[in-house]
Amino acid sequence: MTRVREPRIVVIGAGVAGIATAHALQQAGFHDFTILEKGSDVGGVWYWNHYPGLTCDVPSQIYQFSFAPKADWSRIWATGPEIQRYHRDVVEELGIVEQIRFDTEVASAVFDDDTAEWTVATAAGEVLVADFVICATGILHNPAVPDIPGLGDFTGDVVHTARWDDDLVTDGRRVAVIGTGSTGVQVVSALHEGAASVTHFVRSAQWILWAPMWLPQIPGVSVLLGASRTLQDAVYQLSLEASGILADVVLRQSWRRRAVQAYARISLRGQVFDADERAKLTPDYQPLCKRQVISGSYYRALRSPRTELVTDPITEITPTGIRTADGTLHEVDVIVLATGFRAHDYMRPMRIEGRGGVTLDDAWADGPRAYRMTAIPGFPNLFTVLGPNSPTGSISLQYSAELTAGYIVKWLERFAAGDVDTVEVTEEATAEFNRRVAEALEPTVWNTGCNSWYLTDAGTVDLWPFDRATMRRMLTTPEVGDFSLTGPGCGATVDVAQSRS
Ligand code: N01
Repeated sequence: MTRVREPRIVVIGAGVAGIATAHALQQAGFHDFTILEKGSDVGGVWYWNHYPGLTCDVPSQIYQFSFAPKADWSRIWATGPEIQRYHRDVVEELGIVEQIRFDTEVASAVFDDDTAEWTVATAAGEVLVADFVICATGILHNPAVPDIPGLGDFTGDVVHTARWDDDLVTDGRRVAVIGTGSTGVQVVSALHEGAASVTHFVRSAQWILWAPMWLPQIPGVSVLLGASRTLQDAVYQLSLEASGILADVVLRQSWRRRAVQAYARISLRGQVFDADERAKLTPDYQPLCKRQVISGSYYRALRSPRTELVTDPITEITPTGIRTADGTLHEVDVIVLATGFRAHDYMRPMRIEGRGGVTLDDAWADGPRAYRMTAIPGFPNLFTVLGPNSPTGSISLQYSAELTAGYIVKWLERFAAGDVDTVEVTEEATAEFNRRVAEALEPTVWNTGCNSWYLTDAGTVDLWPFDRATMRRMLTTPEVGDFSLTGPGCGATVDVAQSRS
């Protein structure tokens, strides 16, 4: 397609999704883009999270961009700081640092029906005008702070893991950790050696798969991979293929799912020998129902005489400690909130106003809802990367982000060719996609009766219930009939969806 104009693009967020988007734009020859990033560096969750023990529980050879394979990961499961450095290295290599504005929080994005432009305003009052807005704002961004009576009265230190204070001293102090997701398990494992005591408050037990997370990358692998990009690409592809097993076990009932679930039970029985403690640590739901926790050190940490497991519900926090339902006051110096995120607060708290002044808050009054993770009816020329229904529990997020960014680029090309001025997914296509999602979620393990951050307030599972091949099919070539388009190539304001029906 011959290009007659250059789209002005604002990307919000410089984490995994934002970097994947920038790379896709660059590859397609779109250079008029600005990335607005609230933090002071790239990396998204890897920038915001720097609590002790932070380790990625996805192997590094797959937890990376396809376009920027790293040969010399120091460990099979890399640490948070190494992953954060990787993201910095990638943006430097891509040469896009100049296009990222750090410490720039977006306050609002408003679509003008007459000019078909987006006006993006930052919290500092700066205004940018764009033809397209791409929200790469992440899923696990807004920390969930529990509403426990008395939390504000505690006289010691309180820290949420997603906003860790690097000056906080935990060594030699009595530390309470609330929460037993992937984060709580990692923090307890990391803090118990230096702290005077660690009391772990567990509301719902988790299944924890044992894995040797400390293993270095096999010697020689870095050298081999570093010597051949072809080999690196092959290893990446193989890892992607192999990771299909994860989608397979969570999406449908099979002997493979039962085998993984059996391994979860063995991981518990093989490491926790005290029957009472094991009973406390045995969840009342199926393994894999929540986001699976993986750790090779947590049960060992619990065996330490300095670590205490508390499963009695918390009733209040007093100035000196945490009281549980049995009346015990657990006196501590530090409270660590490993209580997770408001995972469905995509793009919040910014104000997003689409066609006819509809706000995202109104459009999503019943919960987040999009078409194929990326388009929202009522919001022309706005896309999300790793938006609602993203596969946080089954498929590589880098892969999903790259695929989605490539899909968005297809629409940008039509805009650049002067063919399309605005593109907006129809309500009908979005409803149909969500109907298919609901149907496909039925046999998934996420739907087997547990409370997890995958669930929205409405009780629906906000995940991708299809396999990778389906994702590829859905996000390779846009189905024009699912969109309302305006522009010269479509007649004055031809609604393609309507014109087909
Ligand atoms: O958060 P979570 P997370 N009183 O929501 C408990 C990713 N991640 O930060 O289950 C007492 O899983 C809550 O209890 P319950 C990964 O995708 C990845 O640990 O609601 N407890 C739960 O135990 C992960 O899934 C890596 O009963 C309260 C915990 O807090 C996601 O981040 C590493 C409570 C929250 O668990 C989120 O994990 C770390 C209360 N009032 C994280 N409120 C990698 O390695 C909440 N809880 C890639």
